[in-house]
Amino acid sequence: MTTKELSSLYHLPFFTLLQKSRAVHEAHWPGDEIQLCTLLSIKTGGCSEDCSYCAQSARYSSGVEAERLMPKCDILERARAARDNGSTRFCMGAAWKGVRSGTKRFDEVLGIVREVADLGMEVCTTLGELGPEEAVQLKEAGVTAYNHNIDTSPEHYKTIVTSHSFQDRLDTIRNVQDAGMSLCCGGILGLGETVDDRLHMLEILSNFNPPPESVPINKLMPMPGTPLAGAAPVDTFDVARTIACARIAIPGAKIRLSAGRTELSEEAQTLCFFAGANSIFYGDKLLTAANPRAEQDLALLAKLGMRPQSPDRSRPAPAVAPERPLSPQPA
Ligand code: SAM
Ligand code: DTB
Ligand code: SF4
Repeated sequence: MTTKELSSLYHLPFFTLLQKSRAVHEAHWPGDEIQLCTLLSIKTGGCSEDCSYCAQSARYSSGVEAERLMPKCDILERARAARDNGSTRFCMGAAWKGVRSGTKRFDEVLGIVREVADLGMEVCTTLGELGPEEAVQLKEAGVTAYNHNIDTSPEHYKTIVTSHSFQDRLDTIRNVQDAGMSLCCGGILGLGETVDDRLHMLEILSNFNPPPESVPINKLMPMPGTPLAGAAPVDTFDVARTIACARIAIPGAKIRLSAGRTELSEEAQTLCFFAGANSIFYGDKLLTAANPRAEQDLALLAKLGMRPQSPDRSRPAPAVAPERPLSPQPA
């Protein structure tokens, strides 16, 4: 879809837009299902890049300390716990510019991926830039989806990041898709962008071939010490309108209401689910920032009569039945 077409949708009366996005949602997805993804930062902080929203950049005094790659046994413990708590996707993030084939740290990551893949969840990684070779190796090790966001429009990207380019992001995305991994690609709202920047981002996402399998929509969590620490919060109705446009533009993608849910009331999150979001990060922590407590999320889903989505059929089923009752699990 073009930015112009998306703009006509975005500016419709709110209920008209939501009626349209809901109809698209119901034609493509069960209306009462939500994907639960667990996120783990396997390598935190100390990143060379200057993304002005990110607490993990070494260039800002955000209070996040640089850590080493987590040991494999600790990662596996967290992955098992995520599976036992009903997550069907486990996403491992690393604060790196990128990874290179043949290096010790990439070999370590491949070993971790192989063992996490054996647990039966969908395995997602987000490790920064990938060349064609690295992408193939990750796919062969068992990565099902790779997260690499374009974050905003190409025009606005230059004002947010200078240490790599929008084209660098597109090159990695091409390598991910050529290697046969699903693409998880979305962006952030609240970087000082215009509505047209958001819609241009959606136009680009909708034109990927194939379109992304999932689209994270993050609401900026202003991080102390970063250039965007004082950014104005995005209005909830703008978040919902953007999600509705994403649902219409990329009907087959899971739209993930990602960072920033701690600043959205239960009612605001419900509005976003109605508009077309059908996935969340589940668990008390994102990478460095807070997320709603798992018990709180399960209680909200129970109130709404929603249930966790089954994993991708092309992957083995998780050990925990997706129909399990929506109640907090004992620790
Ligand atoms: N280093 C890798 C990369 O840049 O792709 C992976 C990790 S990076 C933290 C993943 C994504 O998290 C970013 O592209 C951005 O969309 C999101 N993100 C990071 N910090 C955020 C913040 N403060 N608020 C909202 N989203 C954020
Ligand atoms: C995505 O789009 N959002 C997640 C995931 N992909 C890796 C990360 C959110 C990070 C929020 C800020 C933090 O925890 O530092
Ligand atoms: Fe590094 Fe990714 Fe953060 Fe940018 S968003 S500073 S690449 S961890």
